[in-house]
Amino acid sequence: MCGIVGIVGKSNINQALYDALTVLQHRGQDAAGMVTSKNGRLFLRKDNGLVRDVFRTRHMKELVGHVGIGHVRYPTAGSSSSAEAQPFYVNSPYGITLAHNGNLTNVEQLAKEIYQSDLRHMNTNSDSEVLLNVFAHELSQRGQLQPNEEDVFAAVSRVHDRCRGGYAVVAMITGYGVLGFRDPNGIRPIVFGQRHTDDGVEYMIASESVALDVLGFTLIRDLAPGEAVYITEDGQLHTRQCATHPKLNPCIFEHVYLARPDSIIDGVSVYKARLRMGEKLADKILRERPDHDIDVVIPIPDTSRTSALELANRLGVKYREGFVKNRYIGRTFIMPGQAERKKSVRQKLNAIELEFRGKNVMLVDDSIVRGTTCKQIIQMAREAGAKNVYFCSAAPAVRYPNVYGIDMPSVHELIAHNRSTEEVAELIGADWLLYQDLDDLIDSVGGGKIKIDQFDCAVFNGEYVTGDIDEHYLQRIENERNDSALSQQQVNATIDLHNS
Ligand code: PIN
Repeated sequence: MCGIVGIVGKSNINQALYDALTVLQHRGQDAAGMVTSKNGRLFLRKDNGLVRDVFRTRHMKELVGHVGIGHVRYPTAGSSSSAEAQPFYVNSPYGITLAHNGNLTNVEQLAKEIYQSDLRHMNTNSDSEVLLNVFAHELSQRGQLQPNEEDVFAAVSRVHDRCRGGYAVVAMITGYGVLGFRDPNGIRPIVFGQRHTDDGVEYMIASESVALDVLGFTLIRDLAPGEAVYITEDGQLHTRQCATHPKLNPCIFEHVYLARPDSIIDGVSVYKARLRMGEKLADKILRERPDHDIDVVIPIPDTSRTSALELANRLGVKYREGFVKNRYIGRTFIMPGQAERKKSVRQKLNAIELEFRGKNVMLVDDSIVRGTTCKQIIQMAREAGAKNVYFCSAAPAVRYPNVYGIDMPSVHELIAHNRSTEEVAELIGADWLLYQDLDDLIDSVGGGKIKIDQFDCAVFNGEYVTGDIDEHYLQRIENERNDSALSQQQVNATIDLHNS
């Protein structure tokens, strides 16, 4: 998972890009990058680290121009070097830079074509570089000295023909404009909006609407699946459907925990979806244990708060903040000769004992992935004196890998893979474990006014909406994830704040 942004402004937009990236920082804390353009020159800065660490004053001074794109990266298997920070750049044609969120599932095939037929060089294993080269090749095939929107949209159509998977993309064609497009299944989110200034209208494309909100842009709409938006440097906005059979199959996990609650994706408020997840969980509790003895509902901060609040309301049980999160957790310094040292959950979360002592507590989390942190949290609740510790997950059991850009561990690390709810409950040490039913999750997200064809729910049901995922592919990503898990252990210990 990553965050992307593109802006066509009326004056220098480096600060706006920076601010938008900080708003999207929850989508990736591993690396950040930004490219701007002025008078046909582009200025690029990217590196590993948080937005606030990657961009110093000296970099910002050089990032001049009124158009640009930016990216924050979430670490994915095999893409942690700074060479793979985005945006990527190719000089021909025109000088194109590109950043994306998602994952291509036919990347091996494409890489071969790029080398053997398109005669282009790739310097990394990143599928963003693959996407960029496919787009650049298709745009150059148009043979224009100066590309117009027809050329740009024709190249996007060819990208859709050649690329498989989930992708939301921003690209800048130096000296011409900024482009955004979304895969034909609309798996990953992307929106665009505008703001009025004294000098005219400015446009922004972003992963989530919250980036528009915070910067004073109003949402125009989500890009439709397969659609592209192209804004020329002088502020002309063009949109075009570039796919032949688009269908809206957005990733439901965005609503579970990837997106910020104050975002609206495909017309659905993430916050409201999470409230409804809480209601559905409460209804399930009342169905399964009408005479439950829950004394208090306690969220595991932060994402689950919204669902936990509504769950408690619906049950008529107290909602209490029993865990406090350290917002300023520091780095883990690896000293020479020191073995791997992981930050324990204990350093990130602390229990307020008086909310636990002698009580039957219902802990709520957004999801259970590896089950490692929730096991420790349940242990903390017991140490704080809880009588019984119940646990519920606002999402169904995560049992299958994600192939559209969410970094999930190897299948064997997923605690619910090939296990029943009872078995998971025992492993994490819960007296009672309750998962959201998939139909209820779908109703929570799609149950509003907006009609969505079908969600990508593959991590829960193993059904991949692109229809091209076979055993061979799954085995390949399994090997990659295993390898990367191993090398990760050998190299160092990282703090995975998002998995805490
Ligand atoms: C919470 C994100 N959420 C917490 C991510 C833990 C699974 N984990 C998925 C729960 S927040 S585990 O957004 O950072 O607040 O199952 O792997 O132990």
